[in-house]
Amino acid sequence: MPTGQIFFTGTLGAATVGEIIGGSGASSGTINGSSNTGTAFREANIGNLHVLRGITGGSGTSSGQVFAPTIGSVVLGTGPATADLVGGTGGSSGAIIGDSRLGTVVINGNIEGGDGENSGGVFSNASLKTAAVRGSVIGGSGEESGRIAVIGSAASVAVLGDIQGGTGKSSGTVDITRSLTKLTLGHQKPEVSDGNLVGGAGESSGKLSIGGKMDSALINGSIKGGTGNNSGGIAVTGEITNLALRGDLEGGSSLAGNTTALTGFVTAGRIAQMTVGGDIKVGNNGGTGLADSAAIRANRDIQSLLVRGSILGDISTPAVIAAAGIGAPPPAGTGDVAIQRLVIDGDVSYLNILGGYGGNAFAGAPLGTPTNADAQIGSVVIRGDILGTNIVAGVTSGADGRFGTADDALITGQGAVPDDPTVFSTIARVVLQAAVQTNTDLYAIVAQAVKTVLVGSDGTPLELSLGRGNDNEPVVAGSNFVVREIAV
Ligand SMILES: [Ca+2]
Ligand SMILES: [Ca+2]
Ligand SMILES: [Ca+2]
Repeated sequence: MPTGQIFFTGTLGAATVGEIIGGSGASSGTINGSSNTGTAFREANIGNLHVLRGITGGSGTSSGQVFAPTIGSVVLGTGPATADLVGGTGGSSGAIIGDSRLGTVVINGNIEGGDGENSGGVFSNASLKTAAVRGSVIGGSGEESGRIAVIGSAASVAVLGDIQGGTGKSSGTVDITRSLTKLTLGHQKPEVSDGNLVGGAGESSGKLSIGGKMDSALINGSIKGGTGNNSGGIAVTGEITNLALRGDLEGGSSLAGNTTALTGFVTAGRIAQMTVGGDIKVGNNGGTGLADSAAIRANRDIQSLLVRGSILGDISTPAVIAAAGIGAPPPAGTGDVAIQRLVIDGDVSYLNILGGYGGNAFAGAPLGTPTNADAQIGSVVIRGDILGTNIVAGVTSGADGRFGTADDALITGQGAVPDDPTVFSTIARVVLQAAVQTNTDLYAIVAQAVKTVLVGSDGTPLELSLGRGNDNEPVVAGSNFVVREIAV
């Protein structure tokens, strides 16, 4: 029999306990509601549990745990008195688990992962109503430590501090397998510097993963990639309806000997509305490679993306804004609109804006996977200076790896959907309001049709030929930045 355990059946209506501390024994220091649904017991539930000084896991498996099939609410600490949920070295130690339903969880402190796998966490195997964390969610060295995880949907997750990845794989994360209605990170007081989503050294650490749709998300700080692959970012399989990131999107860096991909990112099935209040900045390639460091990618489409600051890519690791322009139901227009509207208020250096590209970058495909030869880009407005930037719809760079040269070709081959011969890849409108800087290498606005390019504060239209596949000229003489329409 485990020591220090409250095991119950039926209902634990309302209870207040001082502190829950796990020990070395398995399931020591626990409040454990029976899952037995046989004739002798009813499936147990907890109404409202208040733990005044927090929950701490020990070295025993499942030590320091609150478990019940159904939980109404669990509150740690009180308003002024902080209390943490802390994982130990034991697996699943320091945890609150609602096996079939978890209502409201309030942690007036931090959720801190430990060395144990799944330690320091709030888990529901069905649904979660609300999780509110006054402090931070902090990953530990254990895999999936420091986590809010729901197999199902969640109505609201609010973390007033940071979500911070640790050294453990998938540590410091929020993981919802279905949909999340509302996410809040940080609070709006301008003097506060928290509210960040920060990747760690662990793969997939410091990450928000949503298997369905995310309706509304406000991040008051920044998203910062770590040194682990796939760290520091948001991955939504369905739609992001509205994401407001008030700070920066900062890519992570690769360490000596490492090739690192996807750090500091937002990826989604589609992005309806997204605002970046600060800058988008690529990290440092200190190793053997860096890809998708500061990347925004949608498999279907990006309807509207506004960047209030600047985009600061690197000549060898450009920042990425990409969408494939395919999906079910199909995107707008011809069914191939990849990026409908992109506005960047600041300067842009070394950015790839890619229509028709799906998936994420990897070693053999640093731009992602060329997917849709019919991709459409609506409007791209850059209010600051532009340098080293490609704007591409439905085109691959060819063997030379550069856009704007004679071997540029329509997307075809493995991973691509069939080309519709009646639809032509098109960039409708590019507005470059400040200086077009001179590139050392060639960069391009490239598609089968580029309709309108306006340059300078007075919006002087570049003289383009009517029709498709017939333009190849510099945006500004001598700039090494060209409009190129590929043959139709
Ligand atoms: Ca080329
Ligand atoms: Ca076509
Ligand atoms: Ca033309």
